[in-house]
Amino acid sequence: MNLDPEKCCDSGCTPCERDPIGSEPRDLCNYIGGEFVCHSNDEWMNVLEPARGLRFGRVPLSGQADVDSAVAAARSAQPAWGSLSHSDRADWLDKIADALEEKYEDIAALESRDTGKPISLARAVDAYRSVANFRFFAGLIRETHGGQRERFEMEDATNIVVPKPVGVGALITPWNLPLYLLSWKVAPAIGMGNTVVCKPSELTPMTADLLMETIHYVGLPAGVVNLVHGDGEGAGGPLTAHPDVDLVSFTGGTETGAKVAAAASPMFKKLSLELGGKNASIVFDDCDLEKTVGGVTRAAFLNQGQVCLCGSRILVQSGVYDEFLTAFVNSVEAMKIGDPSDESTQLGALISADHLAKVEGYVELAKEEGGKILTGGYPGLSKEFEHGNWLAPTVISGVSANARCATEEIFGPVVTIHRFDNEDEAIAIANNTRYGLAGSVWTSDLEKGRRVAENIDTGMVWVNTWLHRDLRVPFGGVKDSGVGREGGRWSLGFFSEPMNICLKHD
Ligand code: TXE
Repeated sequence: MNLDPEKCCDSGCTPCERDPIGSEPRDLCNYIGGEFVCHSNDEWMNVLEPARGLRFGRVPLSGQADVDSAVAAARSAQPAWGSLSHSDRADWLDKIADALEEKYEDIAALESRDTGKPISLARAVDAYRSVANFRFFAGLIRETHGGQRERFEMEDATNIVVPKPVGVGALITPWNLPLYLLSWKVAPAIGMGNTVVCKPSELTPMTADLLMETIHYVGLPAGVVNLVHGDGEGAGGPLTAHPDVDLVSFTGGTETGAKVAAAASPMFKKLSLELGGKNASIVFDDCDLEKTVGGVTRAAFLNQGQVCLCGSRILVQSGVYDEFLTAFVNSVEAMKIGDPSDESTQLGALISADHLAKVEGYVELAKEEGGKILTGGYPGLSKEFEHGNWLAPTVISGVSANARCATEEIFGPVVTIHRFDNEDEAIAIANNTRYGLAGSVWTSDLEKGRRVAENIDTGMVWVNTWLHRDLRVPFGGVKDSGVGREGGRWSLGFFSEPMNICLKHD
């Protein structure tokens, strides 16, 4: 279907009068077929700063017509893009990385403002990884000559495995690490010859828009990357269920992941789900206490505890329990919470008032479940922040390992502390949840660390560290934490279809 340059979709929406980045408040547009275009209805959602509750933009609440137009643009662009050599596609990934790197500080500032996270975190994690993701997959695609091109020799035949593009991919991402996770999907997806429709969270659309601005600037062929803003009902659902979408890569909540799977599976779409977590940090008597307190505090409260990998259950062996608890609470209370734009801030605001209410609900539930609040409450901030979504880092002891607040994902700055006596008990508590994403083990005995890690039913465990990331390793979870793995060659495999050609020798 050729897109009429005057119309981006059948409903006749027209090229968008784009507000420049930085203008206030800013109305965003979709990006379809290489053009910034208006959405096909007049429904909008305010984009609020989590730290102040102020509106600094509006995001389109797109509908079916916009999704249809974006999928059509991706479909029409895919044959030419898929027929490029893998090295040409890797060059495009590097061009995007170079252009993003020029915007490093813009990414950090925009991400911090849009998510409420501290600017230092937005710079060191979000901006850094967004550039690194494109560079990493450019290198890996070159190194593997475009994926697993394996050969299997028989006496009278040669088998050649050819990784082929899947087709049109839907990339649906959440609000906690917006550009970090969007770039983690876009880079391998287009690097392996697919074309994509991105659907970022309606809560944090700003850096997705910056990525489209960057892709437009480098001149990526029209239709290779498209973006439709909107919520789950109006855009996410229609995109997942679209008959011309071949693949869905989703990161978000487990409940929503189930809806995505229900929509995609009957159409046999390729599916990757990276969902919620309820991860355990396991502290043994023989750990290096100072390093462990620092590492467990970071694992508990990075990004205000809004990372699926966060260690929200802290299991402490009896011999070090009292000493650890005192040091841990002191470490938590020493964290600076406040203005995300202040370089010294360590904790920012939660993403939304609704999410704050959800997290507060779990703190109340913990009290009902017998919990004791060792530290928490609300930070005393200036009037400028009175409409922000604020909660002090909260540590709760005295609840059962079976309590709802100790087994359900809270996804905020709230952790529960549990005592254990021996290794088997620690493993049993760690596995006592519907989730299976990640975890960490803290001990001076690395063999014990490896042994305990291997017995925890998750997709990944760190020993004496946390969130130490090698992009070559598989990333994902089991049970209610998801289906499939992305990362390194697992991403190349997910975003391609291996075809075998058997050549019979004479
Ligand atoms: O995520 P959602 P939300 C967890 C965390 C959080 C919960 C919900 O516990 O409280 O998920 O957070 C789009 N079909 N995580 O509401 O709803 C939606 O527009 C297709 C863990 O932000 O999962 C957004 O772009 N798409 C997670 C994306 O899905 C749909 C990180 C994620 O939204 C859809 C974030 C539908 N029916 C939250 N409904 C992690 N694993 O890191 C919504 N969407």
